[in-house]
Amino acid sequence: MQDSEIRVIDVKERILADNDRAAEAVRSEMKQKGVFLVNLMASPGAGKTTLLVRTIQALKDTYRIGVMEADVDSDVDARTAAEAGAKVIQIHTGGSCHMDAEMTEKGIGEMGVDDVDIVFLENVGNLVCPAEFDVGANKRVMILSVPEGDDKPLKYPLMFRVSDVLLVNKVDTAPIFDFDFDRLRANVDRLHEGMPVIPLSAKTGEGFDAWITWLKREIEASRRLAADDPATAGAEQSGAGTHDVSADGRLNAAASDAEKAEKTQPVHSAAQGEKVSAR
Ligand SMILES: Nc1nc2c(ncn2[C@@H]2O[C@H](COP(=O)(O)OP(=O)(O)O)[C@@H](O)[C@H]2O)c(=O)[nH]1
Ligand SMILES: [Mg+2]
Repeated sequence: MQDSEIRVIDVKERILADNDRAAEAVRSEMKQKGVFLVNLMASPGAGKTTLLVRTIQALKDTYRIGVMEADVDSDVDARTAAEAGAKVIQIHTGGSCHMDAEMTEKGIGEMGVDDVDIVFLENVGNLVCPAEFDVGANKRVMILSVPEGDDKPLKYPLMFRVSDVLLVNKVDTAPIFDFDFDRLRANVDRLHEGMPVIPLSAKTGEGFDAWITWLKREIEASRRLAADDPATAGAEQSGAGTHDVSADGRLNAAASDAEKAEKTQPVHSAAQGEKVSAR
C-alpha cells in the first residue's frame, strides 16, 4: 500500500471541533434563557466545593443559583451544595476526566434552568482535560490553592490561558508554604497577561469580597449585553437590568419587591438524590 492511500484522520481535532459547536449551542441557549454559566476548574482538593458553598451563601439572596456537580463518582459535593441552598444536580462522567459541552447540555436539561439565574459547574478535578473542553460557559474560573505551588502555570499552561480569572485559594496557609505571589503573577502574565488574580481563603473568607465583586460585575455586564441585543432583549430574564452595580461592584437595591420575592422563593433541592449519568 502506498503512503498516499493511507487515510489519516485527526480524531482529537474532530472531537474538539464538535465540542466547540456544542459549546456555542449551550452558550446561545443560556443567553436566550438569561442564565449565567460558570465553569469552575481546579485540581482535586483545591477548594472548589468549599468556595462554592461560601459563594452560594454570598449570592443566594440576590440570585437563584443552580449547581452541577461533575464527578467520576459519588455525590458528596452535590449534597454539600444543596445544603448551602442551591438547586443541584449530580453528573457522573463515567470515568471521563472532564465535562464536555454535550454532557453540560444534558446536565442543564435534566436540572432545568428556567428557575435559576446562575449555574455553577464544578468540573472534574484536574488541571489538564477540563482546559481543553469549552462547555459553553460565560466565564471560566480557575482555582489554584497555595499548597499546590506557584509554579503550576509552567506545568499546566493551557488552563491558565483559557481561564478568565484565577482565584488563589487557601491564603490562610501561606505562612507554611513558600508560595511566592510575585512569581505566580509573573508566570501567569507570560501566558495570559493581565488576567485578574484574586488571593482568597474559602475557609476564613479573607479576600472573598473581591471575588464576589468580580463575579457580580460579570453577571450584570452579561445581562446588560443581553438586554441590548435584539435577539435576546425579550427573553425571560428575571431581574435582568434591574440591579445596578456600583463602581465597587456592590449591588444597588433597584429590584422591585416582586422581583425580590421571586428571587427568594425556596430553592429546589436535589439532596433527594437527583442524578444524571452523562454517558
Ligand atoms: N486551610 C484551608 N483549607 C481549605 C480552604 N478551602 C478548602 N479547604 C480545605 O481543602 C479540602 C478540600 O476542599 P474541597 O472544597 O473539598 O476541594 P475540591 O476537591 O476542589 O472540591 C477540605 O479539607 C477543605 O476544608 C481554604 O481556603 N483554606
Ligand atoms: Mg469538590
